[in-house]
Amino acid sequence: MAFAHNPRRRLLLSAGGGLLVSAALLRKAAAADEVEIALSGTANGSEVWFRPRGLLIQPGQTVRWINKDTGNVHTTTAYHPKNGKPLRIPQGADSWNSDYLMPGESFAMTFRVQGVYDYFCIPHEHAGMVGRIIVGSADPAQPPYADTDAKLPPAALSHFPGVADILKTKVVQ
Ligand SMILES: [Cu+2]
Repeated sequence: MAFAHNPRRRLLLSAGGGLLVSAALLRKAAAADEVEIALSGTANGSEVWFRPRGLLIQPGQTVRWINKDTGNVHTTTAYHPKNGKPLRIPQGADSWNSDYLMPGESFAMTFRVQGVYDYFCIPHEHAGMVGRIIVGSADPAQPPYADTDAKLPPAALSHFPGVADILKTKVVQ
């Protein structure tokens, strides 16, 4: 038989249970490929943040935002006209909005289009709770979406990590 030299394959072929185990292992591998961003803040809510604030991932990777705050709700929301904001994600990329995440809840998004993605937390944008994800690569010489800067709260603008920093370190806390 063709697979006789491969004992593991023969086991999978011979037992239905083996196939189930195999599917579970594949799911586990996919989950491990997710990159996590925490939504959190100080106990009294005086400061709030995404951690990391800046992240470099590759096309096809999934980001999962998790509300790790015990006393505050947060959102992860793309700067996109669909969310009532100027466009600060690549042309043609999918917008997202998690809506309110209670403590412990999470929201995941898979990124396929290369470029810079800016996002914010609806109740805390004015407190500077924003983040930036670069998918694949971006031009470090140009501040992205500078033409829309004037439409953002100053605290939000000042909390985006620079493109060059994200490209260099991959993770900006
Ligand atoms: Cu928030």
